[in-house]
Amino acid sequence: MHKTLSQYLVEQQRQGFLLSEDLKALIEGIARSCKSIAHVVAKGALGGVLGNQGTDNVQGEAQKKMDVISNNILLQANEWTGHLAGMASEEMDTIYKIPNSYPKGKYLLLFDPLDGSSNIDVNVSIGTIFSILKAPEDSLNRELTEADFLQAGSQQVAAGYALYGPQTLLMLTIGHGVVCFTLDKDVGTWLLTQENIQIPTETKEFAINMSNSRHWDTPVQNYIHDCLAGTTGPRGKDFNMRWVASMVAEVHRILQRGGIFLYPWDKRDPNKAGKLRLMYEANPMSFLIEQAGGASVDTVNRILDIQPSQLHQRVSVILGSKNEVETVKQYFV
Ligand code: P6P
Repeated sequence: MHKTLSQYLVEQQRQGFLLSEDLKALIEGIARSCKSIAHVVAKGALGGVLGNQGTDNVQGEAQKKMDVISNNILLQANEWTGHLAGMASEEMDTIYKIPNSYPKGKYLLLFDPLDGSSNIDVNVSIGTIFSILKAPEDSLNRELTEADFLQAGSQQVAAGYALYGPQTLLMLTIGHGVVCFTLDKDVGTWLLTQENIQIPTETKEFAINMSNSRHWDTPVQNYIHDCLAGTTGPRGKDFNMRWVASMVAEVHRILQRGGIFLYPWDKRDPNKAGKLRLMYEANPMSFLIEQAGGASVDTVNRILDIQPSQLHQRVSVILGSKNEVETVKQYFV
């Protein structure tokens, strides 16, 4: 008999691992939101939810209809609960302050409501990524600001993702390891199907968008060259490659069987920042990866140590099997 998400959270609370009733209820609310998103995603063309919205997001990317729908589901399902001081999303320029009609709470929720949008219309796995921070103590008595969100990833109290694929999964950490729930669609319940997930320290599988190779910095070019050389090169083993173009799917594969995922900055990027966003992609994924025994760096620095300066700032990401991440770091020395 599988435990439900609620039973898992109650038992974590009993063991002293879960911070508060508020956090437990907030996580359950996010899980309900992801159930709703999964339902809409699964409708596809039947629900009229495919294609572009006709607008761009703060990143300058064309928004898909599902980006906006998912974003609104997360806002509407969580704004009234009294657990949040505010929210931030890849799809919104500024922070979302809880309307005065609702009580404010002590947490901040950040999310990429639908990661992998380019895959929506071609029925490839996509997901929702979320990160939970504590709001500054005094924020209850004043106007919330963007600065309240600019906390290092090491300050997260919980993080996870929903993966809308052949199964609908919820991956979660509250800082006590990584667990996975599978949605029982007959009953509409998240059931615990994996506990204490551990990433193998070694791997023979890398994930990177090879079409960018001529733009990569030299250390990345050298690392991938050596992987491709396989047993004929310095690595002494043959590698496999994967690229789904949904970070959630790549990270899930790594949590299941190991691997390394790279989205480094490239020479087209004057700020050398990279494509992925720190606050609601790299930080939550790095929390999960480290809690499962992996490592996550921006090429050399631990991502969870980065002190953010902007809500939508981007970062290079190299994460996965601990020993392989260490190997990549040697190419930057
Ligand atoms: P590319 C999806 O848009 C995303 O933010 C990540 O989920 C994914 O890993 C990456 O971008 C894919 O980027 O350049 O291969 O389309």
